[in-house]
Amino acid sequence: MSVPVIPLIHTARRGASDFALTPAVPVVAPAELEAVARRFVSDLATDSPIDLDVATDAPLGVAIRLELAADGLDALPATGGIRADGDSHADERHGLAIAENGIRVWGATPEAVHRGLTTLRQLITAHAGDGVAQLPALEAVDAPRFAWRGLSLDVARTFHDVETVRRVIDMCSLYKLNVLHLHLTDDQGWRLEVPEWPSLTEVGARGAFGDRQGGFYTRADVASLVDYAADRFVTIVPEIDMPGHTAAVFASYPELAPENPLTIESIPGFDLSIGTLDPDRELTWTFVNDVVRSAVEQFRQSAYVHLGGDEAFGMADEAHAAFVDRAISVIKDHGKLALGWQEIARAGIGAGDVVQYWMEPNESADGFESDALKAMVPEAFLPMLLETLAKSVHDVPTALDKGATLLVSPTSRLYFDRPHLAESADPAQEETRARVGLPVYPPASLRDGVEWDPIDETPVVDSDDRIGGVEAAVWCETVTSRDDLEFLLLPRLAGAGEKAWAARNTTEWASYSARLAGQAGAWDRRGWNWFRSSEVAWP
Ligand code: TNX
Repeated sequence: MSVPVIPLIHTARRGASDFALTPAVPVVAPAELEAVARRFVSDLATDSPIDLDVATDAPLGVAIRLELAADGLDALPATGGIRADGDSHADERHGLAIAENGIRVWGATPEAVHRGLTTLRQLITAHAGDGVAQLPALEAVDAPRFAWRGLSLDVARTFHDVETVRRVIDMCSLYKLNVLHLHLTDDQGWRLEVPEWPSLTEVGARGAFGDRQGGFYTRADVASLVDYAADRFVTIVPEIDMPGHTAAVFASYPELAPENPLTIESIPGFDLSIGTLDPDRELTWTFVNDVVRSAVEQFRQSAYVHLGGDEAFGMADEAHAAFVDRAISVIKDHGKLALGWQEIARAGIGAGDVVQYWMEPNESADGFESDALKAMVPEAFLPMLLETLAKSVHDVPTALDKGATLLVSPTSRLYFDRPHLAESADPAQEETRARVGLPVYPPASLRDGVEWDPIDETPVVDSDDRIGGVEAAVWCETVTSRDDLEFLLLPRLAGAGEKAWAARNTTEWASYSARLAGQAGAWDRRGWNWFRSSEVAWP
C-alpha cells in the first residue's frame, strides 16, 4: 500500500479503522525519549496545524506512546554501509502502529524512534485539517538500506549563513538523511577558523564565487550547527579540499603557493585554478596538520575527515599520490578515518578508506568533452582538463580493487547543481530555472533523480556490500542566494532520501510523484523556496 511518506516504508499494512488525532492527544515518552518527543512536537507544529503536548507521567488512555523496544523488528533486513559518526551500536529499525485507541512508535534507540516519528510527522502533515488529523490505521516497520545518507553542501563558492545551513539540516532530517558534508574550502573561499593560520579567515574567507560576499563560521557557529544537527540525528562531516582547489589558501599564505599558480577565470561559470599544495615542502604539512586538528576539534561528532583530492589540475600523478597518502596519515594520526573524492583511488588507499564516486565513466564523453565545454575552456587549459577527467574513468574500479568503500554520488543522478529539466508549473519560476544550475551539465528531471539504483549506477559493483552509502551534492557556482539553493534542493533532496533509504528497485514514479505532492504543504509552511516541477500534480 502507498503511504504518503518519503522515503518509501519497508513494510506497511493498512488497517480498517481511522484514528482522529486532536491536540488533546498527548505524546507520552519515558525520560530517555523526552528530547526526541519534544523535537517531534516542535517540528510537527511547524509543518502542520497540529500542536501537541509531551507528557512524561504516562497517563492512561488515548496517546501517542514512544517506547524503547524492538519487538517485531527482527525480520527487517540489516542496514548496510558505514556510519559517519562511527557508532557501531547504531540501530535505526523502528515500528509505527496507528489504531483506533492510539499510536505507538518504537525502536531500540532514540535515533530509531526519531526516524519513526519523522514518518508520523509526514503522515500527520499529509492528513491534517483544521486542528485534527484523520489518520488511517496502519502497521509499519521500517529500516534504512544504507547507514550513510548524505548531502554535500558547497559553502565555499557561496557562503551560506548559519540560518541557511540550519534550514538545510531540517530538510535532511525530514527525508531521513543523516549526514551533512560541508565543503568548507575551495579556490573562491575558506570558511573554517584555524587558530594558527589567522589569514585563512582574515583574507581567504573574504571572497566567494564572482563578486559574492564571503564569510566564515566562527567556532561558536560550528558548535551551534553541530548541536543543531545532532538534535536531529544528523552528523556534520567537514571537507578540507586539498591539494587542488586551494587558491584561497595561496591568497592567504603566498608561502604555501606554487611558483606560478594560474587562475583560469575566463571559463564562464567555472573559475578553476591551477596550482596545488606542494607535498615536498614541510610548511605544507604544518599547515595540513593544523587545519585537520581544527576540523577534528570543531566537528567532534564526525568519525571522518574529507580531504577532497579532486581535480588537482597541473599536478603530476606521483606528487598527487604522495600528497594524498600523507594527508590520510595526518587524518589517522588525529584519530579519524579518511575519505576523499574518487581521484584518491590513485594513492595508497585500502580497507577503511572511503572513496566518493562522482564522475561516471560516460561522463567524460557525454558531459565534459561536450562542444559546449570545449567552447568555454581556453585552449591552453583544455588538454589538462580533459586528461584529468579522462583518468577518472579508472578510479572507481581501482578503489574497489584496493579494498576501499564507496560513497555513491554519480553526477547524473545526485548532482543537484544540474539545471531542472521540466518547466515549472509557476511561470514566475522560469527565470530562476534558466539561471540556476551549471549549464555544462545536461538538465535533469525529478524522475531521473529517483528511477535508478546505486548498484546499477556504479561500475563493477554488483551488490550493496561495497557501498558505504549514498550522498547527493549541491555545488554553488550558480547559486547566488538562499532562495537559489532551496530551488535546487527541493524537491530533489526527497529523492536522495528515497534512494539512500528504500529497498533496491522499489521506487515507482506514479507512487513517488503522488507521495511528493503530499510534501508541498510542509514546504510552504516552512517558507522553503521549492521548484514546482510540472512533472508532479501538486495540490
Ligand atoms: C566538479 S565534484 C567539482 C566541483 C565543481 C563541480 C560542479 C568535484 C569533486 N569537483 O569543484 O563545483 O564539479 O558540478
